[in-house]
Amino acid sequence: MITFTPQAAEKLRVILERQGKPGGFLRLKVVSGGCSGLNLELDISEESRPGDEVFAGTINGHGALDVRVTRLVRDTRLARIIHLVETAQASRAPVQAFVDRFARVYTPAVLALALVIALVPPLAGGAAAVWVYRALVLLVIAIPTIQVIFTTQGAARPDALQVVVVGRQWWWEFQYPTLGVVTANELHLPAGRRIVLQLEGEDVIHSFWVPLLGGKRDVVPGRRNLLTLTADAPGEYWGQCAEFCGASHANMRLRVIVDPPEAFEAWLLAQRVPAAEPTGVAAEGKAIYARSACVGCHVIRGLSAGTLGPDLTHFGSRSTVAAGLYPNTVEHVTAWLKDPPALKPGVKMPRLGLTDEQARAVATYLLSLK
Ligand code: HEC
Ligand SMILES: [Cu+2]
Repeated sequence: MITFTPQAAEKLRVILERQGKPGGFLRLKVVSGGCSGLNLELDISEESRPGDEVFAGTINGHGALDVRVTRLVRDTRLARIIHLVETAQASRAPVQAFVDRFARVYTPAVLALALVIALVPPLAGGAAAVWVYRALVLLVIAIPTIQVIFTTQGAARPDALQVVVVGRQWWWEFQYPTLGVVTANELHLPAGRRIVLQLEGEDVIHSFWVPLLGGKRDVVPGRRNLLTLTADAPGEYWGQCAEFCGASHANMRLRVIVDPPEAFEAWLLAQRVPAAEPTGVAAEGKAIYARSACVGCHVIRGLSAGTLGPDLTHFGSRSTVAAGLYPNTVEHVTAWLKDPPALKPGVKMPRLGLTDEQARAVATYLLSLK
């Protein structure tokens, strides 16, 4: 039994009516008694459905509620997923150490075995041609296949271009430490040059996977995995996080743009210089950006130094927004700024209460950052 103050009851009625779900949405089963002025302005979580046990609101100021605990936080779906991932991470480390040790002894061991196969049976009277042939079969099968796995994981060569790839819920950061460039979700690479990707995780395990460029490798927090590759043909290659990493795992896409060497140099040059100073609506957008919470989470070089979200210094040069989900147009960016969780479930960027006009101005500004 729960009693509402008259004001709270009226508010509740209005809200439910506005949602067109009179009575269907709020289920206060967890509350077994009491009276409260509920603050019903609070959002009900994105995931709640009619019939779910949700408690919308807080006790504000007056009243008291008897609450029955029906589920512990650690039993929620999200907590269980996090637990699974943590367990997986913990058990991966020893496995990886074993694989590293194995890699070191593998080739010498196979060579030695081949030598034994080729030499010992003939000494004992076997037909030499047959046994040498068998040893060759062993070498051909065992070395190239396994070797490929280890060489793509091998240490960086000095002439290779290094890119640090950081997987985060739910987007990718690309840092070019030797070139002084940072970008997100769209990785530019020069064709024909050897590339070493250093894969690093920030939160949970992700997996970097660009099928047409080969290789799929886990991105594990606390560990640096390497993936070496050379992309020969210029073009666009789509990729996708390939390890379940939470609510928007399927929305964690990326694109690799392989440029001819001159185009890559041109791209680099543009990324290194500051974007042109905005004018008109874009200048208004810049002012709104500069005084909003955005600065706490995003880098725009020379303007803000937040670290939680993608670097936006040259956001306008990218062709997609939200990790490859939507085309990078004023419409999509405006919608994104108004309500990120509506476009990407679970996203770590909150709603910031921008008006349509403000969101559009900021979007215009961000897109001007070519
Ligand atoms: C609490 C931190 C936080 C705040 C505050 C925040 N953002 Fe974000 N933002 C993020 C994160 C995290 C992402 C990555 C979301 C994803 O793709 O999963 C993001 C993504 C974006 C993107 C898309 C980038 C891309 O390349 O896809 C834009 C544009 C953006 N934010 C602009 C803004 C603006 C403008 C503001 C202020 C009005 C703002 N953000 C406030 C954390 C934040
Ligand atoms: Cu992921």
